[in-house]
Amino acid sequence: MGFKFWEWKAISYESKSNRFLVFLILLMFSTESLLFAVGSSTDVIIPKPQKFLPGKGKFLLTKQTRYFSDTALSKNAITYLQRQLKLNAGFILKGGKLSKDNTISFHYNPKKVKKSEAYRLHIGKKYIIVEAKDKAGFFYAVVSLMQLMDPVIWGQTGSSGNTKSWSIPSCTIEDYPRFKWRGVMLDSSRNFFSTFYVKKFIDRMAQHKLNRFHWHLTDDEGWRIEIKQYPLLAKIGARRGPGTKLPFSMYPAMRGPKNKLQSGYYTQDDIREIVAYAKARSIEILPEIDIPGHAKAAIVAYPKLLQDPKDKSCYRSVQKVSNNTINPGMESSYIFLENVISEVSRLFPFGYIHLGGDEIPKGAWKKSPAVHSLMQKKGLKNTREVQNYFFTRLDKILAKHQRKMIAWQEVTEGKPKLRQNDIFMAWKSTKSGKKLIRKHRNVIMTPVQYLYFDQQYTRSKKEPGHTWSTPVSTQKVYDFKAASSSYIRGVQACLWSETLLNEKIADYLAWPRILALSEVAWTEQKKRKWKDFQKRASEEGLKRLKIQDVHYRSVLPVR
Ligand code: TNX
Repeated sequence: MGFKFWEWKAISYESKSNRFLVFLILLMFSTESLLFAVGSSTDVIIPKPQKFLPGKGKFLLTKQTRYFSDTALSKNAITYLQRQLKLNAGFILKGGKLSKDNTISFHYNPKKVKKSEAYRLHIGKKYIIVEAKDKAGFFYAVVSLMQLMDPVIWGQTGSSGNTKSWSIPSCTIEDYPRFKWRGVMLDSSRNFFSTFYVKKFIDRMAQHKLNRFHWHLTDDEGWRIEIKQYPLLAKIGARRGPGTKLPFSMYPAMRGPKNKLQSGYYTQDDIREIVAYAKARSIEILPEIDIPGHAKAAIVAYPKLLQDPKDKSCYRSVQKVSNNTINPGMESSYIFLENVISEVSRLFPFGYIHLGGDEIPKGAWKKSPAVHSLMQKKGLKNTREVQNYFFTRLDKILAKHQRKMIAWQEVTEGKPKLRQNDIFMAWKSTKSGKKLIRKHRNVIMTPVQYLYFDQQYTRSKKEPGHTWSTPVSTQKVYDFKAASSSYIRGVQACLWSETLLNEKIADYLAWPRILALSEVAWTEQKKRKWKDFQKRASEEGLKRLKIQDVHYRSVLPVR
């Protein structure tokens, strides 16, 4: 197994160095166990790189170290490194000439690094070379570089800011992601999270090479995004509890105080700031406007636009919220939604918008004259066909705004005429995801049994989190095997927030499970081993989180 290293061209970097050659010859005749021993001292990176060749000696990063770059694509990466060094070393990494002495150099090299988001990182004793062909590649090289440094480098407050020299073990890494979509969803509706927390959340995702932040911005319990044309969405729809129009019986939050006002929304300025923050860390934000179900907050803000006044239907969602579904028989619903989509697409540059589509309650629309007349006019036979009509029409609206659709898997039921490039999130099971693949649909795997981080780690009254599905231990996350198919765009964890009463609980449920997710998303299946991950995660992985005051679960629970 060790000899695979010989097929690897990265060796060329220091081929002139005799010492390195001697080292390679030694390696060639060494046993696998020696190879492992050499590897293990530097085996600290999460997610595990695809190819890692340990070197000999160390690079010493000091105040005298300079960086050189021949491409603007490395700017975000350099800024990130500079920021962490300034905070934790107290000096600024300055630019300098291309030199083989005490320099970190960044090179645009699409010939050597062919895949998107890929990078090559060579750490020698005198210099470091980073090669990539895009911003993400450079950024991830720097993330790996920093993971090879003392975990103190990840500090966010500057309180330990005076480590003057940093030794980084020599090695060569050639790395690329397994999946293009490596996501985490945060639900800001059920419980609101400050922009400060959202940024921290995004930052920690980036530190583990995750690249899609799915932001669940609207639901029954709160509309969290300012829409200029509909100010009541924030004024009314973002407040619940005593004295508001959203006084749910089960909520403000499960197991939370029921007499407390819960409010909060993101202004358009907040959103622009967060989008830029994410972009600088190679993360795209997928906004979700959950419709037509899960829309109680919007409905109480604009009942006349979104509900048929003559509708006599009376229904409850699975979460027991009554009459929470936008009416698809009324033109005003489409005008409203198009206006919302138009503002959302101006705020979020990402090419996709998530339109929800999950859990439309049985009985919705049954007694709505507006829906009946739509059915007659369009020849729709049942609720499923009404749902399909609704999403086909919204897909066209998205197209008008140069956006593709992402939605929960329910939207594919029946025969909706949606664009081939749309993507569906399979949350019910891995099996249901595979079924979508057979229907030639693009899929992101988010199965509740493995990737719902709002579920308890283990079944216990002392553990926070939901209990409606199976517990999701860190090992279970790690064991998730996504089928291989070109229709699988990637994997994503979901952090729904009904039980996330505060940031500490959110952190606890997210970490260390996100560490495991990052490796599922990034590292080739055959290169992953639980025992090996467990060691890295419980040592360096948690240290990096601790230094950032993440309230993680300290024991990596196994099954
Ligand atoms: C199901 S999965 C939901 C959410 C809940 C979650 C709780 C999906 C698309 N819908 O509305 O928050 O379960 O685990």
